[in-house]
This record gives sequence, C-alpha cells and structure tokens, in this order.
Amino acid sequence: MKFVPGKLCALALAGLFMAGTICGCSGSKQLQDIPGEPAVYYFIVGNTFVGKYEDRQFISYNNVDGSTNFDMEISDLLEQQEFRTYLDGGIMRQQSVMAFRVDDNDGGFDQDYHDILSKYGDPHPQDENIITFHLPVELGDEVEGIKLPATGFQIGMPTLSETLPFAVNSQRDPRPREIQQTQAQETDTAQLQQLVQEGGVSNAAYGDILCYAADFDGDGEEERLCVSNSVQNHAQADGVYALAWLTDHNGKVSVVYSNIQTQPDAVCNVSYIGAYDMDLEGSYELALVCTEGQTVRTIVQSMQSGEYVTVLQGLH
Ligand SMILES: [Ca+2]
Ligand SMILES: [Ca+2]
Repeated sequence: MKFVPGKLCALALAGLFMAGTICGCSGSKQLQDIPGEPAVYYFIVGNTFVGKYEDRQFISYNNVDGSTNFDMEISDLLEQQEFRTYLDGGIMRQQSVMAFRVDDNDGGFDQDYHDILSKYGDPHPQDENIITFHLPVELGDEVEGIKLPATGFQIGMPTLSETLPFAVNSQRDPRPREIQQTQAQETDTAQLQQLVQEGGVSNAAYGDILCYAADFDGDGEEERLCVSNSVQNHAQADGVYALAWLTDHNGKVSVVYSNIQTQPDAVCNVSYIGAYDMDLEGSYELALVCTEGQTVRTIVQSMQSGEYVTVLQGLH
C-alpha cells in the first residue's frame, strides 16, 4: 500500500476508529464557546492539509495566489486530541490515528526526519516508509521545526478507496442540515451552455451535470449546486471546461469554480467533495478537487460579499 500524492488518490480510513453520532450544529458564531473546543481549527481534505481557521480568518497552507506556504509544523497536527472525519458529507468518524509517509518522493517527509519521528510513532505494517501516530502525541524538543510535508499524510490508517474524507479537529458538526443529490433540470443545462459559451467555447462536448440541493447559505431557501466537466478529447469540440455553479431559488447564478480553455486538448476537471460550514457562521464552504493541466489542487471556496473566493488550498 502506498500513498499516491499528486494524483486523484484514493484514501480511506479503515479500522482504528469508532463510529460517532450525528449531532446538530448550534449555529453560533462563536468558535470557542464549547468547553474543550480548540482555539485553532485545522482542516484536512483527503491527504491534503488545506489550512486552518484562527482568529476568524482562514489561513491557507498553500497560499491562494499559488505560491507555497509550507510553514506549518508537524506538531500542530500531532498534538491534537483527535480529528473528526466526514465521508461523502455523511458519516462522521472520530479519528485518533494519523499516518505520515517519510520517503521523500512526491513531497513527503525528508528521510532525515525518519529516525526522529519513528520514536513517536509506529511503522505501518505493510510499508516501513509510513509512520502511524496515535493522537495526541507528546513530542520532544527535537521535533521542533519539522515542517509538514507538501503531501503524503492522512488521518486514519491508509487503505485504498475512492472516497476523499474531510477532517477537522472539532467536536462541532460542520455539515449542512440536509444535502441531496438531485437530477439536473433543463435550466441547469441551459445555464451550463451559457457559461461555457461566455467563456469563448462555442462547441463543447458537454458532460453530465451533477446537482446537489441544500440551503447552502443558511437563509432558509434551497439552492442547487451543479458541477460539470466536458468530455475530453472530443473530435468536434473547440474547447474544454470545468464548472461548478450555484443557482438560488430566484434563478440567480453564482459561479463557484470555472476553468474554460479554448484548446480542445487542454486538461481541466473539477469534482465536488462536500459542503461544510467551516467557520460556523451559517453558510457552507464548498470543498473541491481541481485539475488544471499538470496540477491537482484541493480547494475550499467560500461565499464572501456575494462571490465565491478560494480561502484554502493545498496540493492534492
Ligand atoms: Ca439558501
Ligand atoms: Ca461558513
């Protein structure tokens, strides 16, 4: 078993955790008014650490302008009591095992740290390059200054699966009150075609539209989130697209993510991971995985002043 960072890797979480219960979100805007709640929230999507929420601000692990900001220390995560992991926006699991890959390919830990970190964890039974830790880990001074790797770590014991979990070190439930996958409507198809044509592609090979219905912004009315990617390498196409957009109950469209390329062989894709109220202010941030040429990123989009902006991002 190997981690496959840098690709749409499969992860999952077998064993060593307990099934949790589903609890309601209080809707409070105060993050620290539950005893035992952490002052800083850390977010992990798949095996990507995307960042934290501290002093009411999202802080991205990889800066949103594309430059890297690998300035977090491994102790920030290993000293946490536990993470709660949400799969497909549904099941919640409490996780107290964190695994790190220590070979230095594809952004994992430098081998130099292997001996130090091995003192605090156990080797993975099937791969000596993976160290597993049982949270919280009491770390010595020698660990100080060891930065998190770009990729190559995850919550839970790594096994292969198609599921990408979302994890946070909080007891609060960040899920929408209700979210349902739903059929695309004719209006969704028309909106997609309009957005693609406005992007300069007149003859796209339109792929399926996946739609999700929920009250994403917490105003009591239902919105629809739609996600669609063009069929790649289609002979007649004059471009490709990857789009995610939200339509409110009045038909108003807000683009969540858009990548429209006028070269038919360009590579772009977007997939939806889940919607979570990560800052607990009532509206839902949207976690996406985006392929842009050779780069695959996990991003979190948040509605701010009526527009979706990237608030967190990490290499996937
Ligand atoms: Ca709403
Ligand atoms: Ca929110």
